Amino acid sequence: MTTDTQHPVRVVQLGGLMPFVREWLSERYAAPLREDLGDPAGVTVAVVGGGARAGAEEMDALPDLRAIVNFGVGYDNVDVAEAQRRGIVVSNTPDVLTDAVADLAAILVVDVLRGITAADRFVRTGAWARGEKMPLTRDVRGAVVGVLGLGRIGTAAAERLEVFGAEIHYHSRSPKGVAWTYHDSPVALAAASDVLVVLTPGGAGTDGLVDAAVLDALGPEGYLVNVARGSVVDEDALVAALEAGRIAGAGLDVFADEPRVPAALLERDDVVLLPHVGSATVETREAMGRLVLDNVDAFLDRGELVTPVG
Ligand code: 8YV
Repeated sequence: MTTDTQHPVRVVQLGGLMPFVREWLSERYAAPLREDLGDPAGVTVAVVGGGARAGAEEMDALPDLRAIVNFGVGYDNVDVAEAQRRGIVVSNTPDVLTDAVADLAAILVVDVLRGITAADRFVRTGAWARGEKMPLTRDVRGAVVGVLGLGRIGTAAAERLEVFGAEIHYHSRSPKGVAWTYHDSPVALAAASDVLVVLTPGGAGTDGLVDAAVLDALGPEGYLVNVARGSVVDEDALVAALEAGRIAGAGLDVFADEPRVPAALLERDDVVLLPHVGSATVETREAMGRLVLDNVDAFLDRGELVTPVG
């Protein structure tokens, strides 16, 4: 670690970063991990990812901090209000992961309707060989897919599902200039949907947005897909709704307390469970890593971020 005055440490890694990003940060900026940082004086940029926290405590420990660069489009792990109060700017990694996450959202919709992973289990466990019959599934064509949160990723997911012949409905804070059907509340959207796809940001504004009332509106033939944040869905209400047959099933890439998945979900055949892999492709993660470096470079060179939030 370089702490002499000629090469003072200006960038620190707060945690949650993939090994290749950590290597890039070490090579380019000699950026140590937080726990290896000696004197924090002169550290102006903190890089964080994977849901690791950047809150008041982390900011207190870095008195010269001026920028927080987040590896991820979602930045509910960063206390942006606290950062703003301290004059610290924050960036995320939008756009470069839109296609990968939208792909995964559409794939989960297809999976819950067509039972792809359940069918895979059916073969592997020998049910097919024993002469059992796989239950019939549901068409994507004609299904109403309700997108909760029609931002960049929600729009891209809707476009993919339209190609499959799904009918797109949505709810956002206000109607967008699109031809899809708008609903003015999550409950109204769920009531109209065969599959409700959660694509809102996380954070306080959406905490528990998909609650028991939304799940009841989705109904016993309806499926929930969540590729946004676990916090958006009341997980206890989801488990209760599945157990009571008040919804038909779910496809989940995100959970309230990752990597903990409620035991009740692990046992169910009507849920698809993924380990938060929406953006987890080589190409997309590299693009996210490059955007992180672009933000750090831009901040160190001219005090600006390429993709600031807020
Ligand atoms: C990543 C994500 O899993 O971008 C996001 O908001 O949830 C994912 O791309 C994560 O942020 C990687 O650190």
